Amino acid sequence: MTAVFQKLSRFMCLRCLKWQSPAYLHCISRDFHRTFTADTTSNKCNISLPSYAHSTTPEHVHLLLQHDMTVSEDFVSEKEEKSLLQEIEPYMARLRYEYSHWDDAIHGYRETERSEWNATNTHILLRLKDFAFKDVNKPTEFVHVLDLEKDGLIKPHKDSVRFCGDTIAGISLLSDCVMRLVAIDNTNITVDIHLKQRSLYIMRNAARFDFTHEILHNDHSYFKDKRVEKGRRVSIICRNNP
Ligand SMILES: O=C(O)CCC(=O)C(=O)O
Repeated sequence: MTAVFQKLSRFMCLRCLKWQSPAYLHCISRDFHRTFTADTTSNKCNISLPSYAHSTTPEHVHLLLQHDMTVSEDFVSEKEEKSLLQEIEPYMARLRYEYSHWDDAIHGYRETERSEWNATNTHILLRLKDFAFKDVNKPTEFVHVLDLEKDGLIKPHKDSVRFCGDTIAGISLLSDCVMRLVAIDNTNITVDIHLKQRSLYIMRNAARFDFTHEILHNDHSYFKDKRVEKGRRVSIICRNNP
C-alpha cells in the first residue's frame, strides 16, 4: 500500500491537475490575463517568434514566449548526449513501458528520478541548473528521466503547483518532437515548439502556469506543416520547488 501511495504521489507531484489548490492565483497569471488574453484581436507589438516556435495567435503572445518559453539548441553535444544515455540506459532497460497512466496523462513511457550521477554527467547537469535556474529557486536534487517510446505521447497537462515551482527545464535526447502549449483560459491560443534532439527548453512563469503542455504523438507531429519524425525520446527534466 505504501509503495502504491509513493508511486501515486510521485506522479501527482509531476502532473496532477486535480490536486491543485482552487484558491491558487499567481500574480504572473493575473498579468498574463491582463496583458496577453484581454485583447486577442490587436497586434500592438512587432515581435517575431524565434525559429523554434510557431503560433497563429496575435503577436502580443510572442512577447510572453520570448521570456517564458525559451529553447537553446545543441545545449548538449553528441558526446554529452551519449554520456547521459549510457548512464541511464542500463536502469531504464529493466523497466517496462507503461500504457495506463493513472490519470491518463501519458502513454508509452517509463520513468525514474535520479539524484546521483557520474562526474561527467554531474557537470552537464550543473551547467543546465546554473543556466536555467539563475535567478529563481534552485532545482531539487532529483532529476526526472522520462523515456517516451516512438508511439508514446504526453497529453495536455499542467505540472502540479503544489509540488513544482515556477521553472521546468528539460533536455531532449535521441529524438526531435513537438511540444504544444495551449492557453488554459483561451484554447484558441496555441503555440507549437520544435524541440530538437539535444536542445534544452526552459518553461517558466506564464508558460508554465497559464498554459498546458503536451508532447504530440508521432502521427500528429508537425511543426509549421513540416513533419517532425518523433522516435523514442528521453527527456532529462529539472524542476524547482514551489
Ligand atoms: O518530456 C518532457 O520534456 C515533458 C515532460 C512532462 O510534461 C511531464 O513530465 O510533466
